[in-house]
Amino acid sequence: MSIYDARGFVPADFDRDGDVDMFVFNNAQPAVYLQNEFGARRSWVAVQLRGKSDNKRGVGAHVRVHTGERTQLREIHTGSGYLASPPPEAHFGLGDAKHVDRLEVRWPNGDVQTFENVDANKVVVVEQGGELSYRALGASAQKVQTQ
Ligand SMILES: [Ca+2]
Repeated sequence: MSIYDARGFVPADFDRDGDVDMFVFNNAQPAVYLQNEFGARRSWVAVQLRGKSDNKRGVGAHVRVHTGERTQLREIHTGSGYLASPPPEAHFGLGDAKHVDRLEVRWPNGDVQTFENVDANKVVVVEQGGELSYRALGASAQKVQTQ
């Protein structure tokens, strides 16, 4: 087992299989890629935002997903340590849920959008003031639901 002097990390689904992997950036040592081999055996959803203003990725927005009795919150942010930044995407584990009961986006300007019965195991793209669409991992977006 090696000991590293870590300075930054990026949790993200790098291999686009639905689970969160991790890159760790170390001081004067190689970066370490930790690939999650769990393989998304449980449900998940990843939310990407498309803002109307200069904030095209929705940095600072809060994304809530409600599944049954459970509510989870993520903030779209950048930066997670020295020279490290995650993709502007909110990733949620959903356990055994087959869908998200309610997805809420609170944009930095105070706008709020809510969508119901959102499919699990997909990348969801929300346009500010517009539609929700689904994007298969590695595919272009398909609009399948409107607000
Ligand atoms: Ca992954």
